Amino acid sequence: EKKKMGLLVMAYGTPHKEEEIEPYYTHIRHGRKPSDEALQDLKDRYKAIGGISPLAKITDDQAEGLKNRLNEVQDEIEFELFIGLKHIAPFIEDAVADMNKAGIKEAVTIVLAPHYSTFSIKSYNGRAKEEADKYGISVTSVESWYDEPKFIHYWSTRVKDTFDKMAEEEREKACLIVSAHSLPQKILQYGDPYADQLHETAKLIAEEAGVNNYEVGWQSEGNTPDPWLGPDVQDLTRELFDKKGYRSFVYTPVGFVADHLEVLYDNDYECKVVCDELGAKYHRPEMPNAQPEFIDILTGVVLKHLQREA
Ligand code: FEC
Repeated sequence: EKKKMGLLVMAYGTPHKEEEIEPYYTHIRHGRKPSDEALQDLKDRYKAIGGISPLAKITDDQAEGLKNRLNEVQDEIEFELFIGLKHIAPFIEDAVADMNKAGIKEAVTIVLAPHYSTFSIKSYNGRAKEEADKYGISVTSVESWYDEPKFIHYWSTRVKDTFDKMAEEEREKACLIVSAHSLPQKILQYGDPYADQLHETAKLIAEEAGVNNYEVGWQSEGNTPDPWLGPDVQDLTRELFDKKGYRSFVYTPVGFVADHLEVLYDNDYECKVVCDELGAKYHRPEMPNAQPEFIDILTGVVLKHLQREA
């Protein structure tokens, strides 16, 4: 008899259609409605990537793939999948309520983002735990997997491939830019590990790929008056072009795991515009999405976590 365990996979969430953009944006802004301009600006960005984001389907595929693989590689636990989103239904709380209805008593949770921050992972895990406590479901949560060797390997092989394909003279003037979503700088005052974790991911990827020219940058920062973690990837690109003479840029937004607005727009459009303007080359190796290699990485992360907790 296999033990039954809930597998709560949490992710950011994305609007499924244009009408959902406003409530989604309002939720991201902690209940404050965006101005008409800000809303239109966001709608325009979704339009620019084809109307809606591919993220919803990718999240489902990643979660389903993880559940299937987990059930394939071991035979002590039967994992039952629940998907909980941060900013749109099914919300994290909905997923936990569903677990309760399904009679789940024990669950493991994982967020589809590698780096821990009080603003991101802590808030996902906190919401899951708070709701689970109401039902007496015991949960254990993966906190981060930014240095998981197979995850580093995923990116280092993509980076190495990209550099290998360059002609020698392009390679000499090429720079790897490793990035994650920016967060307000005030997180650092509370000893948040987010920035250090990104630096560690970057170092490990560069080392394994054998790339000496690499920099860490931040992207997609919010529209608020407080200072955000920098340098922003676009400013960084200009600075590296001017000051270090780089003429080719390889962007790896490793704080994300899927093709979505922040990558398809903020990298593939905004960073590309900067590169075009400068006359530099733009490269952006493929995101993990639901590739079997990535599903395998997540599977290992969950199993290792459960072994450590046992
Ligand atoms: O629909 C899509 O394809 C894109 C989904 C999406 C992902 C994502 C990931 C992260 N965010 C993080 C933090 C913030 C903070 C603010 C913020 C704002 C937005 C807006 C949209 C949006 N985020 Fe997001 N983010 C995605 C989408 N994010 C849309 C609102 C418009 C804009 O500013 O561009 C600022 C909130 C505020 O105003 O106070 C902070 C972090 C991640 C990566 C970790 C994770 O996936 O949870 C951190 C995907």
